Order: sequence, then structure tokens, then C-alpha cells
Amino acid sequence: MSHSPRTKRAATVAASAVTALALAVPAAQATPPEPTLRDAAPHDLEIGSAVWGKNELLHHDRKNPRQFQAILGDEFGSLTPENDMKWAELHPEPDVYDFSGADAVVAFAKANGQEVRGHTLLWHSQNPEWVTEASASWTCEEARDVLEDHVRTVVGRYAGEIYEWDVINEVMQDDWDAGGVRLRTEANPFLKACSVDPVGLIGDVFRWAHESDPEALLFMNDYNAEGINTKTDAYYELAQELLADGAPLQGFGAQAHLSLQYGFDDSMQANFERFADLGLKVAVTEADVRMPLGDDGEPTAEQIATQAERYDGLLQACLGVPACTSFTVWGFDDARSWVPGVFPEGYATIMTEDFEKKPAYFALLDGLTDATPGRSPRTPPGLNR
Ligand code: 9MR
Repeated sequence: MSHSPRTKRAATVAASAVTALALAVPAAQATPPEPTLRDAAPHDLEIGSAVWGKNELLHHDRKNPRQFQAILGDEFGSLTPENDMKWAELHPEPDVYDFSGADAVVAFAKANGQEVRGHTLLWHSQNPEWVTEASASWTCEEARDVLEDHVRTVVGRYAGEIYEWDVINEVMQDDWDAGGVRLRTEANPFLKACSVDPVGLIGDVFRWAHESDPEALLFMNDYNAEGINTKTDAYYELAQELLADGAPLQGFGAQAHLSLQYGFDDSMQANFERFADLGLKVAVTEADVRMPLGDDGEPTAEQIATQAERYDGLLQACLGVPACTSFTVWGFDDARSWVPGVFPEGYATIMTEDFEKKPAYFALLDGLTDATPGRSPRTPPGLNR
């Protein structure tokens, strides 16, 4: 499947909607359809959302599933399976794969003319029990075999259907972890088994993925990776090492899980630029902006306004770098956000539980609308990047 030129939502959808409206009401009273994020986005930038295929597309676990799906299809040009392509979901037993959730996301995307970001192939979290148990005694050779089989099976199955893959996720420790910023050779079972040469293993994971789907852009991805800091310095070094070794690394993703408890790192665009200067694409892969809420569970007016500014700051850093190919929010409504389950914070997404658009939504819409050729450094339509 060819990914370019990127198709904006089929004009026929809008046309048929207009026809239906015209039949229903006199033309003078017909209101034009509201603009959407995907329609406002520059032609060389995908605006995406995470979606949990098993819960939201197959089983409809949460409220207003029809409205949720309508918005998901209308507003976004790209989908990331929030959990469906992780090991625990996809590969629950050594010889058992369950593609149901992932297939549902890919099918929904196809039906709605959307791209899919694959997430993720090598991570220390959400691994099935059999991996955790077996890894205690793995040799590096055994770990490599298990990983190679998984990568080739999964990437091969969706070859041609995925435009970007988060190949490695959160492989770097944080400042505050024991040992500081360095590869997670303890928490990640595969890197642990191959701790003698973890970079060699990572390079091979990129090679296996590339051989299985030569069209997909292959990314490294992490949180706390927005600005220039010790963690992104380590990624910058890792990227150079992998590229020098000929590994098909093609992108750097900053997750962008922000909280209003902390400031905004103004070095984000400069960080993206240094990775772009290495020849990589860059992306905002999991944006949300959470905040501590009052006793009534509500944000203040000031928090709501600051949240909109933060979303805009993330978007502008991406828009300012032509190599930024996608901007994905980690879910678009508060009812489905991962945040309240994990933090005593909330209100992290761009729409309320009832799909009311927040100022953060309009900040994104305005930012995308303004990013037309001539008013931003993005490539004019028709020119190859
Ligand atoms: O949103 C995901 C949530 O439903 C899962 O329970 C959680 C498990 O770790 O993973 C969440 O997604 C994470 C993503 O895969 C990687 N970056 C951090 C995201 C939020 O935790």
C-alpha cells in the first residue's frame, strides 16, 4: 500500500453530507459542517488519536460508543492502538497470537481513510506472564529468537497497513532511576538477556522490522523526551550509534504526557531539530496534559487556559519542524483517558466525558488551520519532502 500522497478525508463524504442536508432543509438555512482537526491539518502532517480497539471498537465497553466512533473517524487522520499491539494483548502464550483488537483498529482505519501508527515491539511493560517467567533463564540467543519471531510475525501481518511503528518504547531509564539515564538492561527482559550488547539487539530489532515492512517508518519513542535533557541526549547518542551501524532507524517520537504540575520545556523544537538534522522524522506520539483537580473534581478557568497553551506549545514544536510527520493525542475524551487510573489528576484530554470540545481542542484546530504553506515551514503541496 502506498502512503502518499496522504489522502485527506474523501471529499465525497462532505459532498454526500451536504446533499443530505440540502434535501432536509432549505439551502439558506443549511449550516456548513464544522471544521475538523484532520481536515485542518497540513497535507504533510497526520493528526491522530490512540484508541483501544478491543474495548472501543469490538466490545463497546464504555459510554456513548457510537458517538465516540463517529468523532474518532471525523477528527483524526491516524490511529494508534492504545494497547492492542502490545505483547500482552497480541501474544498471550508462546504459540498463541490474538490479533482481534489490532485487526479492529486497522479495519476501522481503512473504513475511514486513516493511517495507523504501530505501538510497540520492544518495551519493558505489558509483557505477558510467559515472557516474564521465561526471561529469568533466557540466554541472549533465546531472547533474540523469541523477539525476532514476534517482530517478524506482527510487522509482517500488517505490512503495508502501518505508516509508522514505535519499534522501541521507553528503553531508556530516567534520571531518578537507580543508575540514572542508561538503557533499561534490568527492567526490559530482552535487553537484560542481551545486556552484553543491548545496542546490537536494538539495531537488529529495527532490521527485522524493516525487512518485514520496508515502507513503514521505524521510530524510537519515550516519555520525558520533549526537550533537550539528559534522557534525550542519551537518545541522540543512541540514534547516532544505530545509524553509524546501518540500522534502519527512521524516527524519534516524544510521547508528551505533560502535567500542569510542571513547566513546559521550550527546547522542544530545538530537540526535534537535532534529531531531524540526523535525517530522522520526528513525531508527537501520545500527547495529553493532565492536572491536579480541586475537591469538586473540576479544573479552574486558569488551568483550562494553561492546558490549551500547553497543547498549542506541543503542536507548534511539531509544526515548526518539517520532519514532524504526526501529532497524536493519547485518547481524545476524558472518559477513556488512562490518567485518572494512574494519577490523582485528570482533565487531560481535548474533550470532556460528554465530548464537549475544550479550549485545548480549539487551540489545536487553530494551530493546524494557521499552518498553511507560506505561514509555516511546512512543505507546499506537491513537493516531495
Ligand atoms: O494508555 C495505556 C493504558 O491503557 C495501559 O494500562 C498502560 C499500561 O502500561 O499503557 C498506557 O499507554 C502507555 C503507552 O503504551 C506508552 N507510554 C505511556 C502510556 C501511558 O501509560
